[in-house]
Amino acid sequence: MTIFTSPFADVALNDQSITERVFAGLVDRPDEVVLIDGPSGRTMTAAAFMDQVKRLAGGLTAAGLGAGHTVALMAPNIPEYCVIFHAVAWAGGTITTLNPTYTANEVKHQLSDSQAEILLTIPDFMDTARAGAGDLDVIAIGTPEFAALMGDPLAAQVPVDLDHHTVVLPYSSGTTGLPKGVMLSHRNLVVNVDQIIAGGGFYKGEVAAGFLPFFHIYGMTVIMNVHLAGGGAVVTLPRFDLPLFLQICQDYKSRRMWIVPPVALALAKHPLIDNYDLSSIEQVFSGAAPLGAELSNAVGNRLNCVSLQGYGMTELSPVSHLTEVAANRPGAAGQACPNTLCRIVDPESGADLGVGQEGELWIKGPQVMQGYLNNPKATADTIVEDGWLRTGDIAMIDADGYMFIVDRLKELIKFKGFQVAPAELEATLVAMDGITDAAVIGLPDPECGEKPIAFVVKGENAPDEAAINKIFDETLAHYKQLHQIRWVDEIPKSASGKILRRFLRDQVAAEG
Ligand code: 4UV
Repeated sequence: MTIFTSPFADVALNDQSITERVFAGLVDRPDEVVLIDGPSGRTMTAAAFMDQVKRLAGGLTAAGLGAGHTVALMAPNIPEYCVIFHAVAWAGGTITTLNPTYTANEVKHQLSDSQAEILLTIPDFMDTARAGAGDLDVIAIGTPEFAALMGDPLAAQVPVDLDHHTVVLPYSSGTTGLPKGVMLSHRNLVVNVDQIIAGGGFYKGEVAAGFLPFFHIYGMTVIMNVHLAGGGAVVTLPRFDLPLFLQICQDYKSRRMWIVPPVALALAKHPLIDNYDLSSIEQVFSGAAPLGAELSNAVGNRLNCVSLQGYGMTELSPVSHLTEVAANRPGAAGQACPNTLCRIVDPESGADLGVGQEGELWIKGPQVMQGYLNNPKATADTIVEDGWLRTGDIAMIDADGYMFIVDRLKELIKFKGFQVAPAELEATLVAMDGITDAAVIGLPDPECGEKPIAFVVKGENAPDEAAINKIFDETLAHYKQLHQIRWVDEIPKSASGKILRRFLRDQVAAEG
């Protein structure tokens, strides 16, 4: 077995819940503003945040929604997001996070799969939330019903098994199939916060313009938890808005921008950038999809800062690779975090590969998830041999320990960093009368990374393109929409019936 180690010293495993870890970064600065609502400028101090977390935890417990219960949250980034997240964790519950742009159909699926007992949302999403929630209680943040959920403060963390209790249940399709609940423990979340701070550095008072969604593990761990625990603050942005983002970075003298590759493109090319004083920015940190060396350098040159990259995955809480300012290598996805081991495994033979060779990236470390909810088969296919997690990404590690993502083995499509599970789109297609088979792949795109396109086999009375698009629009979120439909006679499959996506991808690539 060839094991690649981390260049960083290990961090100690910290026996705290994620909320205790975050509070530890707040208790000695009670009067500091730690959360700011970007559009309105409304602020919340550390003391107010901790007080609200405890009150909501008490209220949820009194309402029978505390320890052992699952609360669903479907909201954009607002300060209350962080309050709800930590109140559920403090009360010993589980929080499942939904994309706020989900349709009722998608909401319904996650609520029933996660066995959530209540859905918290914002007034704007109430109709969709109600339509998806069926008999479940839905409460909107900012309403009297939400205020009534506040109770007597719960003074201490409800004891939980830090290694095995699922505190958060985000959804990911993993290497194959439909989105699955990713069971992350307090240990997973806490250690990743410490790994990121130790490996990537953190400045006291660092303020992030937080537009990366908290429902996704990148925003949840890196923006929300690292900034609160590390001694910083977050300005929450409910959606990406370039002028507001730049304004906040300028006004709060942000030292770092946490971004995804489509934003790198804007930072490199958009004329608006020149209207703001971004001289406080020391680094731009990108993750969630590939960022090429050329674009990375263009961003660094334009903003006169270092342009860094990390690599992560929901199943890894999420970070396994990051880059220090002093050790930047444009185009690399990063070096292994503290406490993180890697292997490069030949997907065909299962043999371990060495420096400079391309194979599937396997990861072992305390940030590896507990498994997929109610899905032992998917768990066993993903976490193999003594805790090694198969990422489904093809990577190469060089002699200095820099990891480069070169391809993707798994089905997953990434549209602007958002996960699109081909299996979900294919299931939507074949559920339509008159469609007998379908395959969905990602079409490379300079702005979006990849766009989902479909190969569809017609039966009798097949729907036309407009009818297919209408159903997609009604049932699936915007980033899961099809950008092209190709009518074909059959879908290429292996002897065992698996769609030969590689064949389709090569066929499209050959068209140039
Ligand atoms: O499960 P997920 O949606 O998770 C993420 C998490 C990305 C993060 C989070 C915090 C960071 O600090 C950070 O640097 C990155 O995206 O999708 C996981 C898949 O996204 C692709 C890869 O296929 C993963 O299996 N991916 C993530 N980062 C990169 C990437 C990257 N730097 N280059 C190429 N692909």
